Amino acid sequence: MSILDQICQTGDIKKIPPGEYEALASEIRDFLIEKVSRTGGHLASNLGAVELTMALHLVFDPPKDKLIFDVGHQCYTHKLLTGRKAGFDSLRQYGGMSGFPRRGESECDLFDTGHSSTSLSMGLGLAQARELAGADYHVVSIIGDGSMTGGLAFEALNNAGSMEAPFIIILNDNDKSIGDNVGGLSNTFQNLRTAPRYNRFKQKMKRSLDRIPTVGGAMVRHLDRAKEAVKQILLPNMLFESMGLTYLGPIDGHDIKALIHVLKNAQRLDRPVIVHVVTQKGKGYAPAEADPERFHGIDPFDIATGRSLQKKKTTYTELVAEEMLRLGQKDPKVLALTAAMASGTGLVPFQKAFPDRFFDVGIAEEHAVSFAAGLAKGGYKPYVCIYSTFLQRAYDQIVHDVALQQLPVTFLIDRAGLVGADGSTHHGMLDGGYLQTVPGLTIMAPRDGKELRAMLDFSLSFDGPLAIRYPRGAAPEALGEEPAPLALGKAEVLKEGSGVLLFALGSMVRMAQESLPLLEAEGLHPSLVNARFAKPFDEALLRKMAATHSLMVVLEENNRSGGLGEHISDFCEREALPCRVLNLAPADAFYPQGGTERLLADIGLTPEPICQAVLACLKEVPE
Ligand SMILES: Cc1ncc(C[n+]2csc(CCOP(=O)(O)OP(=O)(O)O)c2C)c(N)n1
Repeated sequence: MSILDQICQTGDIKKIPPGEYEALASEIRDFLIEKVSRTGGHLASNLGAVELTMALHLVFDPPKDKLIFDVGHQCYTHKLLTGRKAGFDSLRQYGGMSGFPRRGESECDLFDTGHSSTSLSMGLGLAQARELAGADYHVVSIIGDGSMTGGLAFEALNNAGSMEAPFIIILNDNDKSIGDNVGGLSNTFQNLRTAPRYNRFKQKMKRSLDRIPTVGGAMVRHLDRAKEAVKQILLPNMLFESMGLTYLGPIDGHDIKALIHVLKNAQRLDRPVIVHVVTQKGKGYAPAEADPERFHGIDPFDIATGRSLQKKKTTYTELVAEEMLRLGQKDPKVLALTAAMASGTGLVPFQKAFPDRFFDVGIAEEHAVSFAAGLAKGGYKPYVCIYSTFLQRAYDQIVHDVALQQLPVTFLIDRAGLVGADGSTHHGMLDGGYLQTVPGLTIMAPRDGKELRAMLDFSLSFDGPLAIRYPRGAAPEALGEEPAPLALGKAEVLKEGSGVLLFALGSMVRMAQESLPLLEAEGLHPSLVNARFAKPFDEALLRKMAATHSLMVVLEENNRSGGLGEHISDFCEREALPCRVLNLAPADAFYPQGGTERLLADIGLTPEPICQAVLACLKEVPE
């Protein structure tokens, strides 16, 4: 029986003799590499956090003690140590185990997470709740150096510094975000990593002085003052201690003994402490060590070579990569911004071609948007490239700093719609609603790759805030004919019929198109319109169509609340148009992980259920 096989439930790791810890770490790595090679997943971060997670489970007592993983993509060892080994066969699959902490899976998962920089605020809140309730447990938040670049983390640190209660922060510093970490903070961590062992020095000094019987006490008092000076010499930056947190480290994050020792020390403190742990992303698997960025989130791969097993079709992101390069060449005012997702959003070619016009601001979406406002005010044309789900946190910056000022900032919103294996925390099902609320913002969605190119061209001469949303994955290169030229607020009629109008936005144009033969087989002659603009949508066309269509079916890959369908219903009601609106936008819900076609089928946005919904509706309202 392997050592890992002896771990069947939370706490079992404590029965493993210390002499076997290293072998267990190695078994865990082999297990993760094997499983992730089949399912895909966040391999590199998990390989780096094996010993750290083991040490946490050896020192603390979850679920009584609370472990909160920031983002949560590095929680695989935690899942293994809390009895979820069998779940790895269905990791990230439809109906299977999540790649992130999920409350439904284990009481050792405190929050369903996937977004970065939240763990310190959540942990601090939990620690405060413990104090208020007079309860007795430890709260440990584990955050990476990349996630620490998020402003929210600093708001929590600032708050933690003034709190007397115990709260343990583990800074898991692997010197990487998804790609290279950026900014002043990463320099600070670099300095801390290489600084002499301040804590060891401090302890040694104190012990030596305590041994001096009479003058020792006075000397210790003097030491406090001297300490400040010593710190300045020994540590280039007293970031954490000056904020009121005790700093322990840096510790080798692959040395289990050292980790256990420092965690026990942290456990004894009665105030907030930050333990700085240095790890290597991808540790123990040569291809991931060599290219941790590619192995951050990887599709199924061949273990021997590390090569991806999936043949990929051209994605919207790849088209954006080409097009941004083209726009950059065409107009020297074009700038590209990312919040730590240069490769994910396709900006690497732009970065290489125009390093001075490319900005990676770290995991700081709010800052990225306000920063873009400044750049636009200064006469430039910034493109802010952010996934739909992560743009959620920059809502106020879009409203206040960009839209209110009517600045020409273009938002390229990748992963708009269902995203697949990352699940509920990552689906981009809300931007179509929350962006609709922003006055003065124009919103577009392409039906295919060609139209995305046309929309990017349109954006170049557009003078105002603009959002282009497009889904994850393969872009149909051309759905039918060449797109008609784009004009603000004008939709594109793809097929003229009568009775039923399919009014589809973005990714739903393909689904509507594939629904046509099914509807025609039922004796219907539907029209098909590509909405193109979600805001302002084509009111004139809808008015005209209402005369010949008794049913308008609105299709969008976005939750119902505030989306295009609701706005069209409202419009038709206000104008008292003689037609019924069938809004097929999915219900307001958090959708699970799974293949997008499968999820779309579940929520009724594939041709068969679309056709059924139309027929059912026509039974109530004849054509
Ligand atoms: C708000 C937000 N923006 C972007 C991301 C995408 N993302 C996931 S992990 C990650 C890097 C995190 O770096 P770090 O915390 O150092 O962890 P590591 O992957 O290095 O272990 C990023 C940018 C996210 N999850 N949340």
